Amino acid sequence: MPLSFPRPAIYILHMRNIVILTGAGISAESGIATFRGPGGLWEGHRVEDVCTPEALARDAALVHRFYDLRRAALETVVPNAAHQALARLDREWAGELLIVTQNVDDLHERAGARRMLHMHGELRSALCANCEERRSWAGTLPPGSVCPACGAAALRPDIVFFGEMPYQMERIEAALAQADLFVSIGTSGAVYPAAGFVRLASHYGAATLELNLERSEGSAWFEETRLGPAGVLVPAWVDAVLG
Ligand code: BV8
Repeated sequence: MPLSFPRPAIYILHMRNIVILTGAGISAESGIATFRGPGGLWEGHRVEDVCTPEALARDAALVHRFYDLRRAALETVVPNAAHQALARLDREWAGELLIVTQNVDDLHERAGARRMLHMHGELRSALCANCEERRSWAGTLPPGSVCPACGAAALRPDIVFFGEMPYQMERIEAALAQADLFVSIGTSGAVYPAAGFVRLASHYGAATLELNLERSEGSAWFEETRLGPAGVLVPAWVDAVLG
């Protein structure tokens, strides 16, 4: 099935560098709640109460518990067909590939993806607010946990809160500048700077494709939008790309 871009097929044949942005929607079929929408993660909490530096200063126990519960829930979920398909693309794609996930779960890695980064942090990591050392973390992370590197009782969830700078922005922007194709999967396009990547990619001449359950806030910026569950759309798209 040829990739149905409004671009000449010859362009697709010479497509080498791909950047893929994923959001909570790619993990939905694994049983991880998305943020916005019925039963969403934010539904039980106001974002301001759990995902800002002010919330952490005001009620550290609530914020640490919010992430402890999500970290523990990782034991109960597994990667779905969409994660598996992207891991296959990572293994078999001869050109450049970068999976930029907004997700803090570890399902891309557990599916086998390697050329990837977490721009909003990771549940299975702890950050020292004193020395900024980051380390793998599996269990609960109570407020006041001591940093093994500097000894300060300053470990916090390694999560990029609203108002904090997302990780590896220079690497992301460099990849977007070289991209022939930008694909967005399972994100509402509600949070910046990730929501602006499609415009940056377009500006640099990349083809743009959105795979989502419903139209996102940024749909108008994509050359093509395909609607449906990621577990169906992503394997079909990877099959087409790998020919
Ligand atoms: C920053 C933490 C600068 C981890 C999160 C420009 C304009 C306007 C505002 C701003 C701007 N620049 C900055 C801002 C402020 C802010 C922002 O964007 N606010 C929004 C609300 C307007 N951005 C920031 O603060 C960012 N920081 O810009 O810093 C700076 C500069 C200098 C110095 C210092 C700082 C930081 C943003 C990161 C915040 N942290 N989370 C966690 O708790 O998990 S954001 C949170 O929302 C998630 O991490 C997630 O990444 C993000 C987006 O959510 P989605 O992944 O899209 O999930 P959502 O539920 O919304 O949507 C799911 C989608 O999937 C839906 O479309 C649905 O239809 C679809 N779907 C569902 N099921 C399926 C499916 N699709 C396919 N298949 C399915 N089965």
